[in-house]
Amino acid sequence: DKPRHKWRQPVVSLVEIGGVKIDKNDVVRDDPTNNVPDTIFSKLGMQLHRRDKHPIGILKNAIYSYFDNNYQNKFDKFDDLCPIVSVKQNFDDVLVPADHVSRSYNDTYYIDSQTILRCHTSAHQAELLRKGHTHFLVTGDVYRRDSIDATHYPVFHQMEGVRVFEPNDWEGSGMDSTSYAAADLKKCLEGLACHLFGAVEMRWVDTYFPFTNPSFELEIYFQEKWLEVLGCGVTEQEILKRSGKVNNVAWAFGLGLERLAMVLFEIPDIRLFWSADERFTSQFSSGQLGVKFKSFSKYPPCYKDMSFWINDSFTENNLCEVVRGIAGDLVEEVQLIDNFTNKKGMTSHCYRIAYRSMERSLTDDEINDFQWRVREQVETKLKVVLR
Ligand code: FA5
Ligand code: MG
Repeated sequence: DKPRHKWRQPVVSLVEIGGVKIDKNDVVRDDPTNNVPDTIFSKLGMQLHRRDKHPIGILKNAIYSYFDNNYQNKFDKFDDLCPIVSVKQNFDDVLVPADHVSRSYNDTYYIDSQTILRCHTSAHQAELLRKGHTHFLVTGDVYRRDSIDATHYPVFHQMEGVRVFEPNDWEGSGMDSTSYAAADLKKCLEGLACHLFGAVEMRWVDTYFPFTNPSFELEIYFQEKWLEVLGCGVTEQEILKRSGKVNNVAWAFGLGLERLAMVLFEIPDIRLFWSADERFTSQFSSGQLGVKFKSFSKYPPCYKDMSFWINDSFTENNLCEVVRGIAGDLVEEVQLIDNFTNKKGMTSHCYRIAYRSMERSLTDDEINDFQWRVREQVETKLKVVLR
């Protein structure tokens, strides 16, 4: 029988987002076209980005002021668009190829075969362009099946920015339209980083997105590592063309708000954003960017290793979902520490699971109970063979 711990939040079965009522039974169903667990449903409608005293809300407002000050309020702002979108909006409209991994049930939360929890705010680019917006910011919660560590969480927040240029913007510059847009984009985002952080160590990395070309990522040095905080690039002409813009060029970016807030407020673990503990929430106030988070605890982690023979359908994301379904935010990291294939061609994985609460000491009984249920469920749900 399952212990009912008092820090587990009850799951409400009806939420309202942007005036739309969403019933849990329509989002979490036991059928093969659906892979949304309770833990994810319970995050719908939380809207951390619309809370002025929450680090994500404070950051959103600070980014808004940067754009207001530098562009005379030109950017239209959206922060209440429903996170339930169609496959077309999230993928097709931004030219994601039919066989791209991000479309898989392993990476994305599907409500049914045509409806998903958006995995990026780029899901709203095309419709806003079609409606005639040329400068806009879209902030919202996004959902991804992903690995577990201090900088990854299955629900996080992004801010999308799009700016469309007219021919006379670049014509006098001596640059072609693409170079002009790319240079303007980098200048805009470097200015934003400076507005938020002052001096910070950062670097541009070339990358690939289906919807931009060229494409870049910005990384910031944080906790002794390079942390990717945003993706961006010059919008593919095809996207502009479909919205009736044939003589234009545009740039777009998608900021990872948790990642930026971690750097800004020195928040060491992404799970903290979801903490209702007053020792966390009371440290932040509306409009205050200078606050550095003071850890109220460093409770020890507890590590548990688990080895099993994988099968063809095994994925790390599926394992992470099982562990989160059992331990919730008490799981800090799931890490592959050993991997080998024997003579018969069977592959064994050993995972190390770190359990740790930000708020209190965990008891041995609790952790053993988690680990016991994890072992049980990887066998029954993932059909792997424990060693
Ligand atoms: C995108 O989502 C693109 N849509 C961004 C973009 C927009 C590119 C417009 C070009 C034009 P990516 O998957 O890299 O890209 O995610 C963007 C940012 O979200 C990352 O840089 C990172 O800061 C953040 N992010 C990604 N996955 C997670 C996660 N699991 N937890 C927290 N933050 C994440
Ligand atoms: Mg990326």
